[in-house]
Amino acid sequence: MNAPIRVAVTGAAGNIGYALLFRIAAGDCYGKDQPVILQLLELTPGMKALEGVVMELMDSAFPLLHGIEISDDANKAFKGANQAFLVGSRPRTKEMSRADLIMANGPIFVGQGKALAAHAASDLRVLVVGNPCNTNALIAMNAGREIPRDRWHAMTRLDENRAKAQIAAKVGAVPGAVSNMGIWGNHSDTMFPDFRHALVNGKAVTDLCDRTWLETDFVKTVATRGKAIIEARGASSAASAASAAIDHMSSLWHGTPPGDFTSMGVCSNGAYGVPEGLIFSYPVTAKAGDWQVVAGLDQDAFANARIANTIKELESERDTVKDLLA
Ligand code: NAX
Repeated sequence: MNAPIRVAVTGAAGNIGYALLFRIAAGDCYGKDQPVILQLLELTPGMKALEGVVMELMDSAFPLLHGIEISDDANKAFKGANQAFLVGSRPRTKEMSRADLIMANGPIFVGQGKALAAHAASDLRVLVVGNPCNTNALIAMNAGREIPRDRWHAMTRLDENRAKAQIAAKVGAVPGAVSNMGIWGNHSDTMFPDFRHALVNGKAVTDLCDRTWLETDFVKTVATRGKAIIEARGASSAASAASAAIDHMSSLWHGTPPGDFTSMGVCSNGAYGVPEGLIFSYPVTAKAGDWQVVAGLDQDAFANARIANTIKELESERDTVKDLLA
């Protein structure tokens, strides 16, 4: 058995938190030989509900759960954290625009970026889930400059999983048979689910599916899946988002399988013409907490147009929050 790691989760009493904490405590993220201490952050009004979640975590008697600490102060919740899931923020409702969401949630990530830089462990890895997650990660990264830039992540794994599920359903395979599915750009409807390199049981998706379907219905279904779920549930994705967060941090911790890649929103160093410093989802491989953008993926006019569009949106979000990046 390894020494326990400290895992901070914000918005711990929320919908995603409720689905996420039990999976982390069960060993689904870091493995069955890796104990965890959960350090949970909530807003003061959410603390009572969080106490109820803690009771349920205790009552689950998870062998790997070596401690639970709760706080409404980020400086306490992030103390010594090795891993952090920044989930807490307002979810988008039907009537909210993306710009409304950015302005509502941006300031949270200035404070949390600073608190992480001041208190977290030196091997910290951070996944921002709260939306708009790319731009929130950008804000937190700028606020927590003492933390190396490659430690900050935004979650597009849910988009990847959605893309895999759509392809699997189309060709009559299981989602686990789909590999090499990269998401480019923003976690929004401008992101590009890149079917061009994806494989089903080693066969090219472009040989198995109609190209017109891939370029139109497939891209649109994946890009607007979040909205479709809000329409159907009256609330944003929660269990699938928690599952994707587990997948993301698990891939980072355990590494990606040989010959496959995954999607992570990470700080651009200019690869594939993306402006340096944007938090941009790329196809990446990961090993022992570190990641690399997959090099040499060929681009075509269709991909270039989609990628240019999602870059434009991220630049505009960056301009909207420029006062928070100083
Ligand atoms: P909930 O409203 O159920 O829970 C959010 C929780 O965060 C609440 O308990 C609230 O009290 C807490 N909170 C708010 N501000 C906080 C702060 N400053 N510090 C600590 N806690 C704080 O929302 P939920 O459904 O859990 O969604 C959370 C976030 O995930 C939203 O921003 C949502 O839009 C985003 N999502 C991101 C996804 C992605 O793929 N990146 C997909 C799902 C989801 O839409």
